[in-house]
Amino acid sequence: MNELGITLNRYLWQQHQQLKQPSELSMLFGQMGFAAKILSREISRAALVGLLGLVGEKNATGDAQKKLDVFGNETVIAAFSQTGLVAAIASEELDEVQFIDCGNEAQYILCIDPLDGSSNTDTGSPVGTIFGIYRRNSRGNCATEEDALRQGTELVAAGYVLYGTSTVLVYTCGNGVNGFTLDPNLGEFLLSHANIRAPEEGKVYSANLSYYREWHPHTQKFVDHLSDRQTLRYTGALVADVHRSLLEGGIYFYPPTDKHEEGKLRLLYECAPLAFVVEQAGGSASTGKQRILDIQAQSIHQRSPLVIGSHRTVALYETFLKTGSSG
Ligand code: P6P
Repeated sequence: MNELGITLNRYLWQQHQQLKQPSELSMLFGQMGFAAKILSREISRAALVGLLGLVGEKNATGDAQKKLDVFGNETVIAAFSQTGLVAAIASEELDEVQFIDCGNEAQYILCIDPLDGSSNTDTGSPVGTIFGIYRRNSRGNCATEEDALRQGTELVAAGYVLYGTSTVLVYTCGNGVNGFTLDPNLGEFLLSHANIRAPEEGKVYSANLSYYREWHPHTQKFVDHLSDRQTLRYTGALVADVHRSLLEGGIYFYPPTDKHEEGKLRLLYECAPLAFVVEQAGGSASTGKQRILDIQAQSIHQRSPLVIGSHRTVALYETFLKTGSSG
């Protein structure tokens, strides 16, 4: 009989058996897959059910909030709250940490960007979900905000979902990186990208060059050097640009700008989870000066500069930023 394909649930069970991965993580990833199926369905038919466009107020970090941002946030909170395993959730769409469960089983903290790149939703362009999972540190009955203010090296799991020409869930528990593609007719995520390894360097760089004049002069020299050798691709969705860099090699960077002197992207639920995934695949992620995973979060919506992707190209970015040349 032909191989039927390996479902996400079967793979999670195999990892539990072979790598002694906690069964709770298998449940949490299963729920991420459940939420991703719902989001994939609603994103693909948003124009037909009135889910496009903006809602009135801005979100916690001052960004305009799309209807799908709100829907995505509600969906992931509901999916993870069902497990009884999540004590608290830090979300881009919530001002504060949302405390979910004080039960003995609730030992996990979820940091999530429910809908990354939501400015793309009304034009059918790619969007994503980014998530990171920590174990609680606090000892009391219920979690505290400090349980969410963590250093990326403490992540026990992380991943993303790309809603593009296909829906792909990519995750790591610290034992490599694997990708699963949703078969919408089966309603199953099937293993499609086993043991992803990021090429040492690529042929594509990804950045919003409209901010070129605002960047550090050494970053401008890096771009000048790279643009003679590589092609620019920029989708407006971090997940899509990082996924391409992971599979084909390349680099994504979002340096400090006049408007965002600390960088635009958020440490807890964008930079750190993606850094964990990319490092597990042999790539790198830094601010240009410091490893992303070494940064201790001081606030829930803390921002950070980000350069992420192929190890050699990230190192070249860091050398240029330090010296103004390729070294
Ligand atoms: P800009 C989306 O808002 C996001 O957080 C990332 O997904 C994306 O790469 C970036 O911001 C786009 O920002 O300033 O280029 O529009």
